[in-house]
Amino acid sequence: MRILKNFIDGQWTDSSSGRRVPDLNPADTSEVVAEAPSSTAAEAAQACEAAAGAFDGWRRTPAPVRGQILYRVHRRMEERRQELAEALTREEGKTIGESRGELQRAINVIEFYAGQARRITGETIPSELPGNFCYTLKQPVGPVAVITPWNFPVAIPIWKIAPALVSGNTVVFKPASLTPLTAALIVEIFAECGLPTGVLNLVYGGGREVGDTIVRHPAIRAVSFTGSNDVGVGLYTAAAARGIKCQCEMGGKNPIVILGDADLDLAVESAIQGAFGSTGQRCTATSRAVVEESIASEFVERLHARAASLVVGNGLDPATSIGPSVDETQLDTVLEYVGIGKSEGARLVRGGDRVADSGLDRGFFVAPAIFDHVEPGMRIAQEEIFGPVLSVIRAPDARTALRVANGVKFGLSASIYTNDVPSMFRFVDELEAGIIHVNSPTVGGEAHIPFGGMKATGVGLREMGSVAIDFYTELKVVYVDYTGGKRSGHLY
Ligand code: UN1
Repeated sequence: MRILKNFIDGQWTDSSSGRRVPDLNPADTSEVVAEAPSSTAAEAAQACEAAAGAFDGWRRTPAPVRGQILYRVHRRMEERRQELAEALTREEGKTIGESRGELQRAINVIEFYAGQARRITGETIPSELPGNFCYTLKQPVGPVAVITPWNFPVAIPIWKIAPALVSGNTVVFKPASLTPLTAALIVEIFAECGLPTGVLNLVYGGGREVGDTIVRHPAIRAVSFTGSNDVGVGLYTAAAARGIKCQCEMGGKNPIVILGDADLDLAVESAIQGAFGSTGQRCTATSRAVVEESIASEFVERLHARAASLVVGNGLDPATSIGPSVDETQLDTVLEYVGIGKSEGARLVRGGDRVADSGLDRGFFVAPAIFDHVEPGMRIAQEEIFGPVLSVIRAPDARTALRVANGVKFGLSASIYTNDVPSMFRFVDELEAGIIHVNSPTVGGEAHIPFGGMKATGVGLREMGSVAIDFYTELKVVYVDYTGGKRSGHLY
């Protein structure tokens, strides 16, 4: 069991609060993986001041030199990937295969932004004034807050911290309280790769004491958040009151739409992967299958059969296909929604019970649940559950399927399964989501490709890709008049 510390101004320090939060293994709560401090508001403020103090030196470090540090982090992450993957499975619960996948994603992200350090480019734009040279510069915004969730506790911090750092910002990082160990390992790697003191600071603690303090601290110039809508909207409000940049990546209720002509085996596989992969605990999870009535019974039958082969268990066991919910609250939420679905009149086809077979009774396991005959307005079809629960909604035709797919407040990802080209393009045009998949699952993303959603899912610029650099920089326009005092016009 590791006792974790904050990392402020280059020092690993205990919190003066004396309070510690245990980091339990959700597959077996008798294992305490680590303990992290519950820090005070004063400590959160110290981290912001450290980031402010380090900013000037870091912003003046040439971007390619900042990138060199990321290349070292890249090599170190490669070397420590197995240790990180195991820590991830131990504290979050996902299967070791999923953890390795998350590590690979994080490594790809670092590689991409290390390279981007040489590409933080502006534009030259012809002015309408004769003898004037006009160009743009991207400059860092300042110290930034990075507030991250427990479900991708390696990849999400990395895909915020890496672009923030190469852009020349300093960072105050507050990870989710449920996954403190991976946060420490990430920061440790950055620190050992030569990041100057104060450039990256880590503070553990609750949203109210630590998160709010950081976002309201006068030194902080931008906030990047991934997590629930309740928290995100609160942070966005606080950032708006201060007039600072904010990027929030929040909930999803992502549909897979399956039209009558679709390859059903492919669609079933995709629904299984999207709904139950990562135990359904990802904002891109498939939580609704909107299926044309003509093939719905066949689809549900095959889905049911495929789900029967899934193995719920400890993620460290290579035979496991679905790990536990992350904690008791999350498990209770899933069980509660299963109850809500039944009472709303949806038909539970399979799953939805707690799994407490031998050895699993000390974890938060639930059998993946499939509901059929779900009505679009039911709560299980509208609200984000964040667990392995899939609602099948039958639609008489493609037009209705599209309306149902869009009939939720969220808009992160959506899949359309069809081989009919006109239908495919119509759905691509009309689906209200930031990421559309044609004949592929709703989940996943890549380092160099923008990620994010519309409607209640997201505000602010997209993450990843080169657009993340736009979030972490200010755009400056420069005019250079070289007429030598003989200027012959003016700007309107
Ligand atoms: C993915 O689908 O692989 O919090 C990434 C989340 C998202 C990331 C999902 N921001 O689940």
